[in-house]
Amino acid sequence: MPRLELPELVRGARQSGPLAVRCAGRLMSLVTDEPQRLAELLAMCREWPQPRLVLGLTGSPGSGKSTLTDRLVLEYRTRFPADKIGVIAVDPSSPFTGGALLGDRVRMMQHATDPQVFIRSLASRGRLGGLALGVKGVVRVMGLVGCRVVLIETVGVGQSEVEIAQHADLTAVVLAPGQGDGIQLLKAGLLEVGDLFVINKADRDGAAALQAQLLAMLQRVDLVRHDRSANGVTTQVCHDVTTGPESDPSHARLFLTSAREHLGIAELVDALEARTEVAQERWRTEREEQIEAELQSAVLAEIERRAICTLRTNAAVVERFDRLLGGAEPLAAVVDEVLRRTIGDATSSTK
Ligand SMILES: Nc1nc2c(ncn2[C@@H]2O[C@H](COP(=O)(O)OP(=O)(O)OP(=O)(O)O)[C@@H](O)[C@H]2O)c(=O)[nH]1
Ligand SMILES: [Mg+2]
Repeated sequence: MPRLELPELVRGARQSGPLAVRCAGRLMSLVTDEPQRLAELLAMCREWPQPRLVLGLTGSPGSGKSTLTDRLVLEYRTRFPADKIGVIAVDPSSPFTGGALLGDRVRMMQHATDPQVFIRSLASRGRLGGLALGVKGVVRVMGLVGCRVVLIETVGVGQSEVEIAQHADLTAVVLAPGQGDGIQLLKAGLLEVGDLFVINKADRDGAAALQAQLLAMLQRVDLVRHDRSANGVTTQVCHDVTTGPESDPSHARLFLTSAREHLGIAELVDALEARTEVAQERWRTEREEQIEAELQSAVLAEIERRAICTLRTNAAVVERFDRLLGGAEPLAAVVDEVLRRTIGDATSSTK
């Protein structure tokens, strides 16, 4: 594919067929390799379509996030055959993009040949901060090509699982019985980030006990439960009656599913669709504000980088800083000097 400039890539991605897929792929690489160019992209197409829902899936390792993601894709594709779906697998602990996520990709193989499903793996070389604009950029490109929903699955453990919530309109915390989840949850701060809780592997013993533990932690023992049984497995949806009527699926908060057996997935999507209907306008505004904040941070980080450079290398500044250390210079005067010299260096380098 010849090297195309941004406007051509954007136009191409809005078409359909193989060209659109290739252009979208190039745009996604661009926003992850050079996240600062997201601003250019946004300026070019202010009226881009956006996904109706960006759903984050996080939770304990091996709880079935990838399997559940796969089933959600299937459910959305079945319900809305004309619509596209995006999947982003984020591995904040891995220095590799692609290879480390092979396992997840294999599990998505049934969708790999579906031209309506866009799958992207991102790694952060150890810091999610560096991924922030990249993830947002990929979400935007997926919106551009017409993805109705974008699912973001985090791989790996630690703080990153919590941070992923910043990229999603809704965060689903996925748990499974037999992993000592209750304590893990509290440790990882997952309780706070969860908009929805999915206890997966309902086909296994211990799911009901985990649910009881979780309900106690959420202090929502007054949730109304709806049971459904199939193949000897009981799945369940719990409605938070403190926030709305029990008949309204947008208030469902806790789900018992078996991704392996395809159980409880339809109820989960019912709830996601109901919430989306109510909140999508607000989410759109919030996404704009987040991108603005993200770009502001990028600007400030660059200012800091340049100021540190001046502080360490500019002879006049170094001298004044030494005087500050010796108590002979007020701090404010050194700050002024750093700013002046940084700006001076910037102007001389642009001449
Ligand atoms: N019994 C049972 N097994 C399941 C279910 N869902 C997933 N599994 C199995 O659990 C294992 C882990 O599933 P994954 O989907 O890879 O879990 P994950 O949370 O994505 O794992 P990581 O990304 O490694 O944290 C696999 O062997 C799945 O087949 C379920 O509903 N019931
Ligand atoms: Mg996974």
